[in-house]
Amino acid sequence: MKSAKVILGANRCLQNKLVPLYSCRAASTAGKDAVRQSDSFTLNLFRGQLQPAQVFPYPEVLSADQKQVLQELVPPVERFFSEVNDPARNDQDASIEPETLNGLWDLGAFGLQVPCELGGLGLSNTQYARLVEVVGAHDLGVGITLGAHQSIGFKGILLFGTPEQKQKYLTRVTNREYAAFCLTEPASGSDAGSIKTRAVLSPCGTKYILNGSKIWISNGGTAEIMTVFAQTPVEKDGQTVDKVTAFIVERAFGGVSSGPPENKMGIKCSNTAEVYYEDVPVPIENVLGGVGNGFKVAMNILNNGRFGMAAALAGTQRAAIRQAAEHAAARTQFKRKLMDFTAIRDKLAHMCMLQYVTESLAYMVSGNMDAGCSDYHLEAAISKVFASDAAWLVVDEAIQILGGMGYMKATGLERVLRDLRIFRIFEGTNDILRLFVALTGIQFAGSSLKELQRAFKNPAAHLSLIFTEGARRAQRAVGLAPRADIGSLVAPELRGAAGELAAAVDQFGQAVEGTLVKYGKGVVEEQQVLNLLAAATIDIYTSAVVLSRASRAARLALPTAQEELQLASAWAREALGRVGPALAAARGEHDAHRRALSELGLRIATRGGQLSLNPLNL
Ligand code: MYA
Repeated sequence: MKSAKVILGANRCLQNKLVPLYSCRAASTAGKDAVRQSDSFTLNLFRGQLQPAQVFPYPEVLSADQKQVLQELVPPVERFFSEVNDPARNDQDASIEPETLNGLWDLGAFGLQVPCELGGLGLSNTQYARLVEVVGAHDLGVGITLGAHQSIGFKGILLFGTPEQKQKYLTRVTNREYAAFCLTEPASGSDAGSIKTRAVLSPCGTKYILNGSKIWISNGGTAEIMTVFAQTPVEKDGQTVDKVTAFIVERAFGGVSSGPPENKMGIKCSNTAEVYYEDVPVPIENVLGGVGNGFKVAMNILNNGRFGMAAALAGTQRAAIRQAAEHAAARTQFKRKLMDFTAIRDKLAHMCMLQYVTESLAYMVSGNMDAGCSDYHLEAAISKVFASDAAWLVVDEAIQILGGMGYMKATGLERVLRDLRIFRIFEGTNDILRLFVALTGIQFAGSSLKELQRAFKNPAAHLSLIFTEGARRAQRAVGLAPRADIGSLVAPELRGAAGELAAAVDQFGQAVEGTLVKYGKGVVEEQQVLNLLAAATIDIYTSAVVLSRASRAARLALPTAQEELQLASAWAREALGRVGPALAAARGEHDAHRRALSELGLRIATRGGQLSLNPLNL
């Protein structure tokens, strides 16, 4: 196993601000009429614009050398997980055997993206995705041990570390010292900005003194090196206010302790624990990313790692589908194979579609990141949300196809279902991420509307903006707006679907504008509407992604091209078919129904549960 490494050398509520969130590759600030621009497919949807740059063609980012590295690395990792690692035993023991962990360290699996000169394998995001997919197909518990270490534990050092920090710590986290990402606190889960852990500068000014506690920290009981987020006093406009700062904290600094491993539903073999900090002295040179910048550091670490979940869960789904397909082909009931029943075939086809979308998303996002795109946050969030929802459905259906056998521990699927449940909760719950997608997109659309409003206050100075935007709106109002033609970017078989995609983008832009006009800044409180917009966003983006991937398969005449075209076309049909009804609901078609549900929900919560008695009144 050692050889592989040698070969490689290698809310407080989401705030109500209609201001730009992120830096953009193509941001244009030239001229007073400039509206913020971005190459992000998803952000542009919110302005009703189909921006193909980050989706078409499907990214091809691996060099010949990088492909070669993967060809040499994937088989030993596959072998390791098939022959050495035992997921059932890990689950039963709620720990990973030391030989397995040692084997993973020997493989270089704990430092996949650390530069070679600092002890890692120097892999790109796309290469990382491929290996993580293998891990996800075999053991999600081990995957979390690996992921908590490198996807978030020391990722901040990789992204924001000074050369000295990188030299000092990356050499250690690739050499058998575990890392952890310590953000969540008892009173701060989704509301990450409200953490209470504090660090204050010591009188001598050479160190911070850190106090507080964190919960549910993956690798929290084993990590020697931690990225810890704490409030620090900073000067702002002549006043002292608290802002979050990120620190690199060593257990060896003293004052760091951990609780016992948590007893969890799944990913049992991964260590999850509370971590306590009591007067921990942290040298000032261990501030990561600048004093007061910790919230952004945390968000960017999470943004940067989310595609890994999609990659892992693409592997999980692939493995579950294989089990279900083998069973469907082998099992006879009513004198017929299960696969001869259309109900079973339909299930398998849907499972395959979900897996295809998940996998396409993972490599689309990793490919864009490798190509240097900086505006990928929404797409990364969508990949995490979609993958974790899809994996739940796929593994659940696999269990259903296996029937009683699927419910038995021996098949392994019940463990996988337990393991993957947390993926819809951690690294940003899917509920929070859907709101994040919708609100960030709306802010982007709002920024352009705001520009327009401003322009109308001084039309003489903003004529070009008024003419362009004014003409666009007028054309749209009479149904003459030119639609982006992406027919030439997709395989001939997918041109119909590409037309439907363009129409959906147009409809979506109008719905967003209508939402902004209807609710203004109050849109932030309209979570049902935001969820509908997020659902439509996900359906549109995933359709575009699979149309792009299948077109690539056709262009390259891959042996699976026909099936990919079928999967993509079937997905686009289903997903785009949902967009119209979702947007109609967002525009207010079912306002009374939504209000009624909201009132019911409140009554249920305030009255402590179900509102009706059972029919027997007993
Ligand atoms: S770790 C714990 C994960 N915790 C979370 O994810 C917390 C979720 N909460 C949030 O993300 C935020 O608090 C939300 C915003 C989104 C709710 N990118 O006023 P704001 C900027 C860039 O909206 P809030 C775990 O579970 C924003 O622009 N910037 O903030 C590990 C604004 O900037 P400015 C962002 O309302 C499990 C500022 O921040 C982002 O407080 C183990 C404030 O914004 C963003 N996303 O909340 C996993 N969001 O001031 C293992 C906001 O300039 C890994 N901002 O306007 C396994 C992986 C791989 C698997 C491998 C298997 C093999």
